[in-house]
Amino acid sequence: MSKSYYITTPIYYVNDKPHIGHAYTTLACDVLARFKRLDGYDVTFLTGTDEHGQKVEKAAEVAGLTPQIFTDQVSQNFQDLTKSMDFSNDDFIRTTEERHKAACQEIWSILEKNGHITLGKYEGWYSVRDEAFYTETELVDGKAPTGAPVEWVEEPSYFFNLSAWQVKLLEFYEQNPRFVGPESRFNEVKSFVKGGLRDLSISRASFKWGVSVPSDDNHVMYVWLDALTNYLTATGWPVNGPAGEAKKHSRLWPADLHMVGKDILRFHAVYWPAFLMAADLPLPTRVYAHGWWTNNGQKISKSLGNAIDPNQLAKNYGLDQTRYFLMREVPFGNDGDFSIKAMVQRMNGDLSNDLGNLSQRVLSMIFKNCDGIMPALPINLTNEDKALLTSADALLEKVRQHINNQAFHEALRVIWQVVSQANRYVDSVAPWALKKTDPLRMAEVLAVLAETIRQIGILVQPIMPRSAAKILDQLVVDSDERDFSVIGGAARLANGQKIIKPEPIFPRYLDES
Ligand code: ME8
Repeated sequence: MSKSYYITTPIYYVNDKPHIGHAYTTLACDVLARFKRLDGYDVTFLTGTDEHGQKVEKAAEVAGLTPQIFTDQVSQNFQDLTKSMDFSNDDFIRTTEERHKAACQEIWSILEKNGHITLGKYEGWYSVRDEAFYTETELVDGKAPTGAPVEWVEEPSYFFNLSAWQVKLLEFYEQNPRFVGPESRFNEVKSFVKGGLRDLSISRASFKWGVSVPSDDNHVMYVWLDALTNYLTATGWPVNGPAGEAKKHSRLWPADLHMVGKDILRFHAVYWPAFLMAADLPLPTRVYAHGWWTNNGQKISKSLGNAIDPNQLAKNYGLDQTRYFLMREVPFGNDGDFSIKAMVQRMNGDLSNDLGNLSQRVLSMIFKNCDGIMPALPINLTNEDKALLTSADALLEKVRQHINNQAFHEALRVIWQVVSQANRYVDSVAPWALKKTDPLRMAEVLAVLAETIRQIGILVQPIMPRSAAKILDQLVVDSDERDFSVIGGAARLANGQKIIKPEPIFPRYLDES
């Protein structure tokens, strides 16, 4: 049985349609999920929608719909996005599902039974936009530190004894130096916890749109306790609940990676591990917080109304082009300002000129000059041949390391180093000139290049599944010979098979404006 890998995205609020920021997080998880599948793992990739709480209730009110009808509609937009962006999620969870309510009530009951919940009164600031509580001292000019408006709340509330978990959390961080990435963000989490933790209000009594507290239906559970529990629900937990599945749960839990944006790291790296420790459940292996896409320097957000529609981008510029740009342009973990100009430069430079041209030139020459029959690799490789194939063979290990560190941009950078090396090789051995002087050598050179392109084609599948499939189809690579067990020199491209006339895979984008 292959090793299991369980990866999750945040579950998105259904207060409005999805934008490029949501697509970005889910894309990063999709790339990881696809990579791990090709690398022999039994992957479970979860995404979904966060449908309870005041923010969603208010959005439904504005839309003039009941919360359930409203969430059904908006959740559908997020489900549609998974299809239109080629996301390969194995499950899509909605927090309004029965299986999830059961999990929420179970975790509450365990926390209560273990003595970590007490009834009190919450008096303080609350931001509906952030669905977060703030103290007076945290406010900046009367607003949340995120810039969101706050309102004064005074109501009975159940509290979780978060303050009691400070030392245990710090010990856990110490023992698990890879728990949070990037490291700079981990340091922020540690200093936050070192600064002392206050008990956390985990129920609301002034509205109804949420999961009822099991022992007191005057309260609904705080939307973040509800939302975080989704990661457990999807594993078949509680195993004696309506969707319970002991085997699945023990295979998946603890999760290997929770991917989140930096805005919600505290919930995942402080509150969630504290809830899990208090419920005697194992903690996830890693939480990675990536940066924000901004539009003219301002965070792209539903609430701010400066959204960029991922479907529109894919429609205008191509889906794989959009996927490639988002993963390549900005070092993963950093913020980046979105620009169409930068996107077109990447598409035309890296995709059309570098990879597209390489594969088009090589395959066209094979088609024209080798009677469309894939040539064989030389028995005796020249130093130039060896240099190129050695670089191609070394790629998987380098890419794997970068992917395991969520450094997608680095993984692509090292792949494109080999693309450039292959282009330099074409220019230096000039197969078109060999056509007349040494046709045998020309065929060998084209075979070395085709083998290099095969390896690149296999490696870019997680980022650009459709284009990679076209490259591999053009090279006549069997569909069951496209995983990582057949690269790195473990196998070579078959020769003797007939190829069809190659079509360009990455057309140049011509700006008509
Ligand atoms: O926070 N750039 O949901 P949410 C990059 N329901 N990523 C962005 C982004 C941007 N401009 N804007 C949003 C919630 N994101 C909770 C999560 S999880 C148990 C509950 C991405 O709809 C990023 O991943 O506000 C961010 O963390 C997430 O969307 C927030 O989505």
